[in-house]
Amino acid sequence: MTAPLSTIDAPLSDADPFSYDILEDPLPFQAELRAAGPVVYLRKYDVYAMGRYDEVHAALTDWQTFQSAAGVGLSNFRYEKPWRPPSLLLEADPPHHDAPRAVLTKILGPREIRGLADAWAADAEELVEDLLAKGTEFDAVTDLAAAFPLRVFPDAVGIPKDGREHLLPYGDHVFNAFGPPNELVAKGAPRVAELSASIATKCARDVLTPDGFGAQIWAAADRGDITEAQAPLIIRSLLTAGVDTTVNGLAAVLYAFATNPDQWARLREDPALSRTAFDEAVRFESPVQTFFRTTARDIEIGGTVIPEGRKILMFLGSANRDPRRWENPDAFDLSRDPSGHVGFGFGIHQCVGQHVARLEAATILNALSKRIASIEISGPTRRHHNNTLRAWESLPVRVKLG
Ligand code: OVV
Repeated sequence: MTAPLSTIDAPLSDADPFSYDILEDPLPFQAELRAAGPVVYLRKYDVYAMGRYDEVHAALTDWQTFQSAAGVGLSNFRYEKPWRPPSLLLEADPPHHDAPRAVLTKILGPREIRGLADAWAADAEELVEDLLAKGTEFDAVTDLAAAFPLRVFPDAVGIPKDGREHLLPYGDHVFNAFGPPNELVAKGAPRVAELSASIATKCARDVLTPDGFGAQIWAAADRGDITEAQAPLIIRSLLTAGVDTTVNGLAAVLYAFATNPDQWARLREDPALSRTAFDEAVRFESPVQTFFRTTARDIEIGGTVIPEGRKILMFLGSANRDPRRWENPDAFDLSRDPSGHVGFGFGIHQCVGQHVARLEAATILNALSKRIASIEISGPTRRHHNNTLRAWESLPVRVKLG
């Protein structure tokens, strides 16, 4: 149902941000959104939207006004039954959010995960050597960006080997399901029951290896930090949010380097830049493009009053390209300080897995920069469309060794 227009004082837009053309290249639409004002009303979905950095950042840090418990997709859980049991992290507000978040923040903390680094470095080097042994042309998405997280992350969680092929399709569907019920969601629907059941079996205590993230979450339940009912759902969050995101984050940084050879040369001169490079790629590409919030009270933003209980779409990708905040935002530039980008969100929900993602990225970039002098795109690139993710299907590349 669409609200009568007389009650809406925001600039109106008839665009569909989840349409084929905008998913293929969201940047022109995002520029229009930022130009139209701090808040825009999207008629097609009867929701508000924000595309400028300051307002997106402010909303992300004000969880009291911009709640998550009514869902961070288009669907408003106040009126619609969620398609799966809501995430205890993503789709929760304080106080319910706090215990699961505290447990996961500790398990995925920068010091706590340091023990993974050496084994991952060896895995990355082996993956790169095996790939280069086959030739200097490959697909940076399937052969690297997907292959590396799938090689290290499921083992780090401690799930069984069988059924790992369900991780990417399940994540793809979850991220589509935050959007409107369009053809991308319909495409995933036939497998939802099968994929959900497969993911659920991986969250049980007895299938997990003894010292992975999964077992550590069960240990937190044993200590009473979370309940036994919460443990499997928190593990589900790792399996949902930890794979497609890192795959597309790695694809983003590889694409950025393939199209900015001067920046690759800089990385090779100073390998310590690998972490900056990854965050700059997350800013530049914003693998997670959007999330919704729901207003918990009437709130005025830039002269527009958004009534209580309404959905508002935050364009993380647009905020990360806002020229009001970033100098030369459309450049992938290792000399900028990308910190403050909202590609991992901000505030109490900011990506709890970001240190794991950064470690994966730094590890694979280090392995590549040791062996590869230059990377170029060697054929037609193909985007993968998803209602939430800025994703890649294929990135054919040619590398020179040296
Ligand atoms: C950040 C994110 C994305 C998708 C799913 C979840 C979290 C989850 O907690 O299930």
